[in-house]
Amino acid sequence: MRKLLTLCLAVKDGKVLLGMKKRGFGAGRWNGFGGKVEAGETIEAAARRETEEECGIVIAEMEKVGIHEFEFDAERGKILEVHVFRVDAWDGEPVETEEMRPEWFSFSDIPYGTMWPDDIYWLPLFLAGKKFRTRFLFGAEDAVLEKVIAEVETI
Ligand code: 6OG
Repeated sequence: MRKLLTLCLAVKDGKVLLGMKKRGFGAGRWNGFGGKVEAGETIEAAARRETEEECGIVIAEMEKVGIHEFEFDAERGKILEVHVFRVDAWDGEPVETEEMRPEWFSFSDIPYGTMWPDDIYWLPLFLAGKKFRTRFLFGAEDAVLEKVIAEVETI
């Protein structure tokens, strides 16, 4: 079984916009904005909808830069396919919502210690303007058991 999700990271002037997830899956961690793609919805539309719902900005320009496949040892066979977008232009200012508290982080000051443990392996590629495909297998306490990180030319 495969579940489609989105993850959107806005960048501006050497900073990236992350949100502290306040509830649900990944609560207590900084992450980009995004969520599940709904039935009948395109991946891009889901990325726009979730980003607006979670931090109030309306995406004007974005580019798909990566695809992750996440699997948990406790739930083998269920793959989270996460499509990652770099957001280059938007309308509005980020605001705190019930789900996320947004904050800008310098590329040189990313809070990897309070992020999903996969992020340290691919976010540097993202910040360097690369495209990537990854696979991660997570074990107890979300430890990374296996990983494949490939830089690609096109997504
Ligand atoms: P909701 O369940 O809130 O969407 N996501 C992950 N992000 C990272 N960096 N690592 C992971 O490792 C992730 N698993 C899921 C996708 C969940 C949001 O969290 C992202 C979505 O943006 C396992 O609707």
